[in-house]
Amino acid sequence: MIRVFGAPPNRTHRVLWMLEEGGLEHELVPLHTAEEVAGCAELARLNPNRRVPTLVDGDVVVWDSLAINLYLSERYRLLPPEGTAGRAHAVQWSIWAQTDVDGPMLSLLKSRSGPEPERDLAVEATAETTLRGRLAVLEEALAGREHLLGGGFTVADLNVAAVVAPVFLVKIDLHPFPRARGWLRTALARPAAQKIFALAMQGSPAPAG
Ligand SMILES: N[C@@H](CCC(=O)N[C@@H](CS)C(=O)NCC(=O)O)C(=O)O
Repeated sequence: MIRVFGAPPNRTHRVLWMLEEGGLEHELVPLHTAEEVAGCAELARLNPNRRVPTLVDGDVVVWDSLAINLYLSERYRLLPPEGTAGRAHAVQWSIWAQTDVDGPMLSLLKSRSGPEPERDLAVEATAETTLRGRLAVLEEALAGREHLLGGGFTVADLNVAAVVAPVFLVKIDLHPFPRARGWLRTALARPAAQKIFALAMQGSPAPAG
């Protein structure tokens, strides 16, 4: 049985979305707060970073949400990219999402969803400018294609969409990026995404299975 350490709405929902796409049975070890993560001895043994999500599948342990999804894609033939180039491009887009989008998105989310007096407008302005640049990259990549790798919806789309999804919460105007907006809406309208994001918004742990 696959085990996942973590709990939505932390980055665990990215992995739960992938598991849901494949209807893969799993057990969630719910760790919500930084204190719960830091205090979990089993997690510390599995992941020296002591971070969630962390996945255990038999004797395989994988950490980092998007790496976990790439593993699940290959292991269970879930939303697979085609061929060597497709696999490389799925890794490329996943690294891009993690390094180029995740940081500014979280900064903006933290500041805009926090109490008004604690908002840092300078940080927000920088993060928003950066994110607009990233959205322009997506817009260009989606010219003439509905999905990032050119065929159907793959793990590359899921990984990038899962990281970009909070763009609706941070209230960036997406009208200058119509292709990226349409692509993201389509990704988030998938039944698996709808189910997991609804749970993440409630802050409830997802059920196993
Ligand atoms: N790049 C990692 C980031 C993992 C991460 O920072 N997880 C946070 C929760 S969203 C965490 O475990 N924080 C606890 C800590 O750092 O002490 C991923 O995508 O899985």
